[in-house]
Amino acid sequence: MANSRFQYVRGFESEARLLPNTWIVVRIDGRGFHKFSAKHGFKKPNDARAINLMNAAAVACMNEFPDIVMAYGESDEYSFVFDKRTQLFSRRGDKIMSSIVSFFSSTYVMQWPQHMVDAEGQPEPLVATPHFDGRCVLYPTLENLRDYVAWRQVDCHINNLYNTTFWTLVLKGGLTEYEAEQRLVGTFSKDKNELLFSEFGINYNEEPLMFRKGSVLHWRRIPVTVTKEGPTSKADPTPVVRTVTRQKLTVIVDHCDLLQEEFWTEHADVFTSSSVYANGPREAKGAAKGRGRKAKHSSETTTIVEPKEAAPAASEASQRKRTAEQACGE
Ligand SMILES: Nc1nc2c(ncn2[C@@H]2O[C@H](COP(=O)(O)OP(=O)(O)O)[C@@H](O)[C@H]2O)c(=O)[nH]1
Ligand SMILES: [Mg+2]
Repeated sequence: MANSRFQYVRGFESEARLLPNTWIVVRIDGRGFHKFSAKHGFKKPNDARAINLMNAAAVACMNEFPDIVMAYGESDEYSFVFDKRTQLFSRRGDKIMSSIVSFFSSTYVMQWPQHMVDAEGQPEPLVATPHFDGRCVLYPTLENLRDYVAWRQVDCHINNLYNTTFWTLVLKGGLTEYEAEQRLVGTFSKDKNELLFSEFGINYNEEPLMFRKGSVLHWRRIPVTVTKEGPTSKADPTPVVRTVTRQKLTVIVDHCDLLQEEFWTEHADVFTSSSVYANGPREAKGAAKGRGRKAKHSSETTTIVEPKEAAPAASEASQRKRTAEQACGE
């Protein structure tokens, strides 16, 4: 930046850096999505196309910013959890948050035509500007972080059970929206489950996991086999074809229960890694960069795993054995 007599205005800028050694969560939320979804005819209560589009934009964010260790999405919101040790933008909160919001929004628009297609496979026109707000929140302990994502997943459950019952009453039961709302006043989870089952034969627990649990994005090493052609050896130039299998870090879209132990046990290496600040900032810097994910998984492969029901809690008589449904306080 060229020096001039106006240079001094730079001093008015603040560069707040986020506290070291804390989990950075960037939560983004669609602005005015109630209106946006109505304008684009999203299916009620859930539009799988729109959710897959949100997931695709979030996968792209993880590939672009590999220090994101996991992400959780429901409805029009997504939470991105950064590695505790990340040195991205020297931990400048404004830059981290605005980059995620901007990258997510642009990807949402770019990928709209692939996901928002009608029954004939034709893209629905995009007639409004989707945009998202964002915030950075810091969590000092793994317990706080787990409670944060549990909070979002329980929110997903409460909203989805209500919306599923509400729209079933309207679309299948012929009630007006006002009548459906009145019908649900004062009801608990068990009442809504019972209503769905006894009046409409719907077992809520058989509704798609993506709707009930939201989407959990995380990294997994996937074996990838490639064929290579080259000389047999230095001495023998005869070409030979070899197959090589590599472990490739890939973003997985899952719908597991984050209130259970299973996810946290599977990813213990990521979530329980010790503080790199213990041995001073020099080592911290090296270690944070040492993850080296970027180079290894620069291509944007996505694997969708088959949804599986949450397994019973593995160990520990902890509160976390409760599922999102049980924890909703109803
Ligand atoms: N029909 C439909 N609406 C959705 C879907 N996902 C999100 N929405 C809408 O987006 C809103 C998101 O909630 P909120 O952020 O509180 O509302 P906002 O302030 O209007 O963005 C929901 O209330 C729905 O109206 C979907 O899959 N189908
Ligand atoms: Mg919103």
